[in-house]
Amino acid sequence: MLKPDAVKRRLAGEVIGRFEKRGLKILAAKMMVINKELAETHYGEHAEKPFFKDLVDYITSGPVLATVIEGEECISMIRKMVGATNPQEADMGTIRGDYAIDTGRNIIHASDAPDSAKREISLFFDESEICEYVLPDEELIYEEP
Ligand code: IDP
Repeated sequence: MLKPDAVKRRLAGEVIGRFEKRGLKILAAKMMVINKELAETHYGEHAEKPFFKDLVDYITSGPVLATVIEGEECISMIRKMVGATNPQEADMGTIRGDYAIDTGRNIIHASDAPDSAKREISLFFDESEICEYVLPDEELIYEEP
């Protein structure tokens, strides 16, 4: 999910382009303004953290671009491409390392495990909004498509 700072800084296309160029498949993408209730559910695991209110305020402060992205080992690969939570600790070449400075404005959320991906996808998308299709160049991306 591209957070409001990414959308407002016109970085959404740039970031999505990185995933596309890597060979990943975009199954769904939707601009939306998240309400407080959805934000609190999405970030429920952080409810007791001191930054929780700021996090909810931040994620509801403008439109996000929610996406569903598919590919082999997609979760760990995307987490590597995203970089460390604190952009100042993120490696150069990662999305946060290249485009962000503050932890509280780190431009992108990425699911950290299959279970959380499933949960988060169901929070943001109806099944009918997720497109299944074949990419014509899969044999150029995967040794065994
Ligand atoms: P992640 O986004 O790298 O998976 P998490 O630890 O799950 O990191 O934290 C969720 C989000 O909460 C972060 O992306 C960041 O926006 C925010 N956050 C985490 N730690 C802090 C903090 O110490 N201060 C402010 N915001 C924080």
